[in-house]
Amino acid sequence: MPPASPTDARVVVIGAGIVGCSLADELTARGWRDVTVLDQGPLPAPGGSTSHAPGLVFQTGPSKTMTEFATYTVEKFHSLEADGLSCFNPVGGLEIATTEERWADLHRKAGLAASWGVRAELLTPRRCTDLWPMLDEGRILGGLHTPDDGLARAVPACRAQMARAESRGARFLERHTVTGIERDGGRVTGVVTDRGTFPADHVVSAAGFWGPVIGAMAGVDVPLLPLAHQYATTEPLPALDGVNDPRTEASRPILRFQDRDLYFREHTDRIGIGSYAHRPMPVDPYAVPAFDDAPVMPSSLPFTEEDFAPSWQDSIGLLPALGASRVADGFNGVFSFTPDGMPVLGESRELRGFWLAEAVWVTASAGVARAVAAWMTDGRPDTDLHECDLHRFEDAQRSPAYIEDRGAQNFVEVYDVIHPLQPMEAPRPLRVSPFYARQQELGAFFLEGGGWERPHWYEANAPLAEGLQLPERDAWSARYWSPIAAAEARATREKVALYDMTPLRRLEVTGPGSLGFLQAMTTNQLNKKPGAVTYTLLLDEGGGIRSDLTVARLAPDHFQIGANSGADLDRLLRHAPDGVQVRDITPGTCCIGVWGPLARELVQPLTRDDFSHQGFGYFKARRTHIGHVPVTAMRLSYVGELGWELYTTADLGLRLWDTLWEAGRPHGVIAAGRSAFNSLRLEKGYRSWGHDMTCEHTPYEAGVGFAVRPAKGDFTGRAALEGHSERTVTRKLTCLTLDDPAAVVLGKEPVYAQGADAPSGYVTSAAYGYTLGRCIAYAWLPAALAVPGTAVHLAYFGEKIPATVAEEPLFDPQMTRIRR
Ligand code: FAD
Ligand code: THG
Repeated sequence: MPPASPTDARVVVIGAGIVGCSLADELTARGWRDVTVLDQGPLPAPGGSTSHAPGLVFQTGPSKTMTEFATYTVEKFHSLEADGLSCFNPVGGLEIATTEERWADLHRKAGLAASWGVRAELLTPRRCTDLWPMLDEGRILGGLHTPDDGLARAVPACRAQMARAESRGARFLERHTVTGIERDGGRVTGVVTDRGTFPADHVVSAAGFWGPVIGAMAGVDVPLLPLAHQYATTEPLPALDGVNDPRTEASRPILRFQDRDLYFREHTDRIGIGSYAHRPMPVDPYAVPAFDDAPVMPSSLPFTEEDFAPSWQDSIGLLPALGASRVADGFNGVFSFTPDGMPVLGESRELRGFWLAEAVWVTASAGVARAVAAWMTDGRPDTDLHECDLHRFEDAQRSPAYIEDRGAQNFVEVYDVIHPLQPMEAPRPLRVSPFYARQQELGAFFLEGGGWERPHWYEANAPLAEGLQLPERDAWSARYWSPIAAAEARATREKVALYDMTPLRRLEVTGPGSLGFLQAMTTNQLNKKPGAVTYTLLLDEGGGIRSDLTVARLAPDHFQIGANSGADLDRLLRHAPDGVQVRDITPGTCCIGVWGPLARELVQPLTRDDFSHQGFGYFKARRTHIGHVPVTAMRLSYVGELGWELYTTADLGLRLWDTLWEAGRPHGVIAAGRSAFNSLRLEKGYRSWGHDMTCEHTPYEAGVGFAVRPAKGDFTGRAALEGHSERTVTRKLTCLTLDDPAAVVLGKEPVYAQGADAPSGYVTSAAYGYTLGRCIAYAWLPAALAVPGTAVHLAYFGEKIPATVAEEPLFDPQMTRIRR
């Protein structure tokens, strides 16, 4: 067992790249005393990806978490010094657009930057050439200037952090090759190297693209693919003669030409060019040469000129002065790509004390290190890491083939304009519900999530959309959308619809002690008679929302949980006491939501049980039969209508679908998709965990305080919430409606108070409310602004969109439609 005080524990960090060095600094800053960093190569440039990273830091992206990581890296490296120079050169960033699509996307990105607090400004072509005189002004439509982006000096930043960590007692040992991970009873106990064994209470694999190799030693899957990426440097350019100080190397913004998958930076009088335009070049991490056997260094493979040729032409096209130069140097550098492009962070459940901090760019490195160090110190992350959590991957997403396909596709798409709903095209279909054949017959338009094919609407419902009056949509909000969604929403409110809820994660908790366990893990009172369903929250020790769940007590020691992510399963498995079994029953079962005012008329004739309001109350569950199919029925609805979730095993799913379909014909039943679903849930004000609320928010801030029952006894997070209430919050998840009934936004837009230049918050979820006839946007705002009637505005592709804080829920606040 590790010592009682976490900071007394022995930590071995594998890898002295930017992640390992940053982590040693962050741990020792928090008082960890026994920190050893091992690297197979010589320090301070041991030959991993960091050793040759050109260090471009563009902070802004769709993920708030990743942007915050980058912002911390900028701030931290700015304050670090090596050789009398700052480790960050704030030359700014410039992304240029040569297509209308990109130019629109840069407007969207300016909105993201504002939402996450990064300075950004859209520039005319002329102002772009002011910043980068070599640019061909005639080629570009404009640019996005981010003055606080710039160049990280990655190896000096390693040195500076190494020195600081050493001054606090950390050890850095070069030329120690890790060959094994020692374990005992499910805990890591040490690290074996070619030069001896290092006992450890915690081991952090910060081995970059070698992560899968280290993971294999520990028996832990590390879902990343090493890929080579080309980087070339020109000859000295007359145009840059005397422009840059050789010590800082660059003065002009780092430049992105994403329409051709290219980026540029200055190296004194040369230009460095990085390209993602070439074919994906996977690298076997086992086959990478050792430092002494590598021609340059292990992560640097020979340049393949023919792959770079089109990029060189594209570079000349943008920067014509390059035409007089040529590529002087180049290499194919190796680094990591994951199936979703995000890092892989966290402690393995199978091997406690074994942590991963992999697939991290220099850009995110300090922020990741800060978050992982906080997690190791406090036992929980202090920021929302769900997009980076090691346990986010489903079993179906862990095959080597999946990791290869997705990793390579992420390389291809790295600079593409990606719509927030856009799925990857391969490998699909991967997971399908038992109703898949019927969904195809109905012309389902599928998007993918968690490996599942999920219908967004059904072309079969097109006739219902005829004659609907809907506002025109702009190109972005029209993508992955159809007016059919409006018809499906309406049919759900007026008649009855079938929703495929199979991808909803289902967990089963059984065995003596189940009740006590779930009571201690979650916030609401679960000590109710079998047959009760309860909406409850998983909190972390700080009172932050880790998930929201529905818990159905099916028998005294048998609970079925409707959950959100793999992290929920992980959390319950980690804490389950002996005798309590936690099982993910999602694969192998399925679920149909039957919702709408005619749901009872549809279902009652199919069962001998009493489905009346008296016989089967709201938030109740029971086992019953629907025709020939045994089901668990739960009376609840995320879309805010009368109805049931019906669960059965996968083998009977198709029969269940067909039974409901036949019985529903006289009632005008339709199949409805997630596009309608999302609109309906926002009208009803139901939060979506991971979007609207995360561990960064308390239940009172997020408007789910009703699910917290401190009087029921102790549970995780209770102490931290003491003294908190709806009245003490300083920020609130707030319901907004857009004033113009024709306006539509997508989510993540910045929200401004009247007359303000700086945003006060950001949108978490948005959808057109078809019943309401307006677009709904939920947003985090200061409590002072979150007062119904307050006028605010959003920025959407640079356009100012007026909105008003609304009383919520917008739809059926009296619950008359559900409780009857
Ligand atoms: P590494 O730097 O690879 O460190 C891992 C260390 O683990 C290595 O030093 C290795 O020797 C050690 N190790 C591995 N196995 C063992 C073992 N068995 N025993 C002991 N030690 C071991 N990112 C940006 O943010 N901006 C950029 O502009 C940028 N440009 C890039 C350009 C190129 C050409 C490349 C290849 C990458 C670029 N990146 C960029 C990505 C970035 O370089 C990497 O993501 C980052 O450096 C990874 O850091 P790390 O500490 O995780 O891994
Ligand atoms: N169905 C089931 N489980 C789930 C979801 C689901 N678990 C994850 C996620 N979705 C949880 N989210 C919600 C959000 C709101 C409601 C149910 C699940 C809901 N709330 C009612 C309300 O707020 O008025 C009831 C609350 C109460 O009575 O305590 O219905 O879709 N199975």
